[in-house]
Amino acid sequence: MEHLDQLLKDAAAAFAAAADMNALEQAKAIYLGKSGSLTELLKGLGKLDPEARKSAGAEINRCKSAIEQALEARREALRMAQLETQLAAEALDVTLPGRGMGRGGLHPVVRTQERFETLFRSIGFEVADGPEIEEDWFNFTALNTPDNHPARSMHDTFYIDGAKDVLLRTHTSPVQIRAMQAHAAKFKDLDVMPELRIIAPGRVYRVDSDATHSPMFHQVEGLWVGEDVSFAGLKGVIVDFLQRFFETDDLQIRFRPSFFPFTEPSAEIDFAFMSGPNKGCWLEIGGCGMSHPEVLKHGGIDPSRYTAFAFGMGLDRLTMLRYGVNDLRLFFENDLRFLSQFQD
Ligand code: 2U9
Repeated sequence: MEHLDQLLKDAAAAFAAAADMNALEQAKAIYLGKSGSLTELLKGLGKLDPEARKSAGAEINRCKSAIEQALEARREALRMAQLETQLAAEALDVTLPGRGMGRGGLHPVVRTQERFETLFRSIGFEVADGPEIEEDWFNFTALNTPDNHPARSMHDTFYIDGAKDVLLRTHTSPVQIRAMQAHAAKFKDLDVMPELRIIAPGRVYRVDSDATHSPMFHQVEGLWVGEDVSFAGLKGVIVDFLQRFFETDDLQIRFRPSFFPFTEPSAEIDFAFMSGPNKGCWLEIGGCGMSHPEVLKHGGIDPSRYTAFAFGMGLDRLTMLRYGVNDLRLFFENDLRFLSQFQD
């Protein structure tokens, strides 16, 4: 019987030494498994005479129950330890302060676009919109841009794979063509078509990337079609816009003769602040001109009756000038430390 007491002590020690369930199951096999110590003892009972078998059997079974109890107790202890570890790992400190919901804001380029829209709406322009994935015809042909024009080369334009005549618009001019066509169709039965005054702001795409060029950038184009639309009117609109946009009359504005396929005559728009840190420094801000008769025809408008002026400006450029930012790429990196500086 001393032998059984020792067996029980050894088993209890082995169970206590088992650090996890796996080790415990291995220890169990040594004592209670198919060829474990106790099982062997029970097998040996057959060799004893009936009297001795009875008392030895009772002793062995008592020992077996005690080992099973020790095993179960250790199992429970390991389960509790595991649960405690898990609870500690997943602990939720409900007293921690919340993460806070930062107030969102508008991107500086969007703010410029909204400012542009407000200023032009105030002088009777509507805001027009169109697809960013365009047909070659609307982006180039309708704008009097011949087949061999450099703007059509693969270096400037993102073409859509497998679709010869589909591209990412390189300017918002196609919106103006679509708007002219819709306007002309709407008023085709009238003797005199009402004036069309629209601006088309939005994303445009060109194969270009450095500190002052991004493959995606923002542009606004404007168009005013009517019976008496003149270059003098164009100058008035642009000068008034720039003074209101930069909130100062202290500006010099210059219309420098240039060439665009879609306007004739054409000019580039330069301006210089007459005071402040950039005083006297001429900056190019956009282009403009009288819409080419071919372009009006493609828009369904009779160039012998109506004239139009058009202009285009870079929204990113205007934003850089208004806020004094010198690297265009900052606008597209989505760094909140940069972007949050532009909120009220
Ligand atoms: C129609 C007729 C004429 C729009 C024009 C420019 C000159 C121009 C640039 C300014 C900065 C593009 O984003 S930018 O690089 N734009 O120089 N745009 S005239 O002429 C039009 C447009 C549509 C129907």
